[in-house]
Amino acid sequence: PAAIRREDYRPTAWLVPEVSLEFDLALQATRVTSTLTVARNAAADASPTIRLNGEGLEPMAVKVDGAMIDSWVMDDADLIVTLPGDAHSIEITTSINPAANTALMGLFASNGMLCTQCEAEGFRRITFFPDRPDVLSTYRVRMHGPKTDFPVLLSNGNLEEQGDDGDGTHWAQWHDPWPKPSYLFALVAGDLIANSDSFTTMSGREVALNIWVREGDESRTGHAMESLKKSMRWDEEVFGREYDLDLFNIVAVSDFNMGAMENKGLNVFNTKYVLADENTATDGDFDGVEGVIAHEYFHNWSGNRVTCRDWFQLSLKEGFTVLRDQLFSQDMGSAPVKRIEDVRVLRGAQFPEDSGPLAHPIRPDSFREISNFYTATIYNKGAEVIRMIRTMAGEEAFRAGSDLYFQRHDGQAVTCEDFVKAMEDGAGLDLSQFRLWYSQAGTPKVTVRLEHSGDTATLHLSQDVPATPGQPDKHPMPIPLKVTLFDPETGNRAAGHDGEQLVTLTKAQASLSFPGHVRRPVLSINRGFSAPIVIERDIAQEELVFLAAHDDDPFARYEALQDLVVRHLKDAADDRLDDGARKHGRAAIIEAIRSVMADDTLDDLMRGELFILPSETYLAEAMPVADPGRIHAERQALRAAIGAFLEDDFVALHTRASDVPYSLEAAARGARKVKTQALVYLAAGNPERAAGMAAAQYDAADNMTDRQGALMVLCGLSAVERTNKLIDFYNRYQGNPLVIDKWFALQASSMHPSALEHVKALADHPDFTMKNPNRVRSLYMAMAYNPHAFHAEDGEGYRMIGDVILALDPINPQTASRFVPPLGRWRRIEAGRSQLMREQLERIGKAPGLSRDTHEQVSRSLG
Ligand code: HT7
Ligand code: ZN
Repeated sequence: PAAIRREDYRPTAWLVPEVSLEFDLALQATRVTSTLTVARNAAADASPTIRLNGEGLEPMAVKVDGAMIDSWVMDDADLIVTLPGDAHSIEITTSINPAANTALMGLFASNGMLCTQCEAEGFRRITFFPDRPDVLSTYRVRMHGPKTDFPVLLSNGNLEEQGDDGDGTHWAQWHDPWPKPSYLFALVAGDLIANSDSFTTMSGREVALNIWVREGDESRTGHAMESLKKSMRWDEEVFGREYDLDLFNIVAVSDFNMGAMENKGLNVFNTKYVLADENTATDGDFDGVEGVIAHEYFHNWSGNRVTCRDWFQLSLKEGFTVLRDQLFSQDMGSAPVKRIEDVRVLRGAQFPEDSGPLAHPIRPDSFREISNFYTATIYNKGAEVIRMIRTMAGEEAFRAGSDLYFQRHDGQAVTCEDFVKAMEDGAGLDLSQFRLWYSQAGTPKVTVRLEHSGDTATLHLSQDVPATPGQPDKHPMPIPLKVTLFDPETGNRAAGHDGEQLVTLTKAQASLSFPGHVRRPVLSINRGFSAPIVIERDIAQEELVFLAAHDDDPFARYEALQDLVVRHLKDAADDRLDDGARKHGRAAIIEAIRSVMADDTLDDLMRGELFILPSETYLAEAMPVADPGRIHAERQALRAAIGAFLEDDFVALHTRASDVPYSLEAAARGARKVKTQALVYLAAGNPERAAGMAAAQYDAADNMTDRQGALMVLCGLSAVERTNKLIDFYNRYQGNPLVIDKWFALQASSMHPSALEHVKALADHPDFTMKNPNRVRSLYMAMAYNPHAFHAEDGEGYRMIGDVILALDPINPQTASRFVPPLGRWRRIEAGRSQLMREQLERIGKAPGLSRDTHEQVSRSLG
């Protein structure tokens, strides 16, 4: 099919103010009768026909104004109905088979329950409808089905009525008073049990809260419920947003393509982001639950009350909501650590996207399959772009912009341009040039040099926005950089730099003078990661060492340490180091790590963050063409050198941290973080000793964070403890799918030289299935993002992912196409592997009957 282009947007010819849906529920044949109240849109060109999108549907009966018609026609999968007047009612009956729906879009079955997923274009798999986000309707939903199979019947909004038919079936009727696009429709029917609570909103309204799960899982919903209540309060306090229904339902399902879905009043979640207790979930899992619960809840305003005009505007809701959930998590825990984590995600997932064949602006210009655009660019770069607006405006003015946006556009389907305009008007900014962040793809590279002469320091900045597919020439963008200067002798801020300055680079090049510095100061720039860019700084190693030890901005300190390591490993992997230089480089890094270990101004959460070496993906990204084998070997060798040199310090740290009892407090979480970090370094420096310590940590663990951390370390070693503990873990948690997912993922993402063979064997494990996306991701996504396994020199990793894509595509195209991007990196990988990666893409591209999802990703990756 042809690409859909943003510039081709036209308002809908017909509006649908009201929808009434009737579901006769059965796993294999659910009958759907929809009644649409339609009216001509005066703001659009008149059309005598209405296009009702469908996918895989057949109309069993079509009525207009109560009379059966047979004048309807099909245009591919869409139903076209001729309408003579300005307002009509259309009734359409269809039948669908949820049990056969392995794509998990539309109405599908999961563990005997029925559930919907409509974003982006799943509603058209349920009934014929103008399935576009600018058609807003109120929904009344009546569902009917056997009581034993479906004791709980849920939809959006409020429960209006329910009843028992006395023949083993029952029914419920729901009404959602808030007009919404079809992608926010939801229905759930199943045998579920609720953790119920309530929340009093800022205006004193009582909201009933329910988290629905399968029986036996309710004891693991406490953290999700607390997270929900915190999110509701935070959105009132920080963004002034109050919840607007009397009921908020969350349902957990185990078969789901993404993390969760923000359907109005009825959020549907992947169980991974609901269920958590200390025995089965790590600290990271707890954070994931809190973040995703918040994200979906925040969509109630940023996405639902104000929605997208069309799917090109996806970042309008996703970028803004990610920023909102990031700010929430910063407030709930350690703000600097959260900022570093978010930047790590951006660099690990979005930077490679932005520098590869799939690069696109946060507001794309065209697509073939919208599911392929739920990307790190739309979500994470989208959040960074709005964060820059916040940085430039200041918190108060940003809030004024946000208030104006919600007030001006409440109940509307709008564009990114509407958001930017509201920010300009509300926050008092001129964002004319800033709009380039919405239209230009690619991560800007900013070159930084500090010149010192006499008593003046001069900062020279230049920017380059790289060419990306379809965008060969770029304009300079406004880049807000937080900067400050330090005096290297005192270790304090240099004179006149008590605070930090916001410098916005708007041109290709600029120079700024800072007088009054008799000594050369040390520059700290892009503090807090104020702009999502790559910085290339001309800075001496000693200055990086200074910043790694002294910078008072935690992000900038982390960054200095990362830079120190990146420089060293890049030089090492590119064969630019003789023995002396290698030794010297390692010594500087070891010294920096040692001072992090000894610095008692740091808490353990931050200390653990500073210990993390730059990932192999990030290192590869920093090189024009990378040799993944060399990068892996050099990074492991550095880790081993650090582990061996600081062995006693890491053992002491492990002992100290092991004495901290389990709790969810920051100090205890930090202790768990550094404890496993210590094992990671020891495993590289002294594998035998580490194996013993990891096995002991595993045995002593009274929580999943310690147990998983120990097993992760053991998985990378060829020790007998590895086998024993893997068997123990499986036996202990057999029957708990989320923990068994961890068991698969730990082996697939391990540092073990035979990780790829392990993956191959695990594919034949009786617990492995291609039908469950969590399980597929836990084995194969973990492997695809494990560089030393994926980039095996003989191409076996690439072949395996090629096979997965081909086998999964007919089952679940959305999940299948998400495996294409790792292969799409072929242009940035050394020649031998590059050729093998390309061959896999070509093999997949030639397969008959490929889905639109996978086909689009493969052709863009080869193009
Ligand atoms: N808005 C939700 C997106 C989503 C989704 C998209 C495509 C296919 C399946 C999906 N499930 C959820 C999730 C979010 O960003 O909040
Ligand atoms: Zn979202």
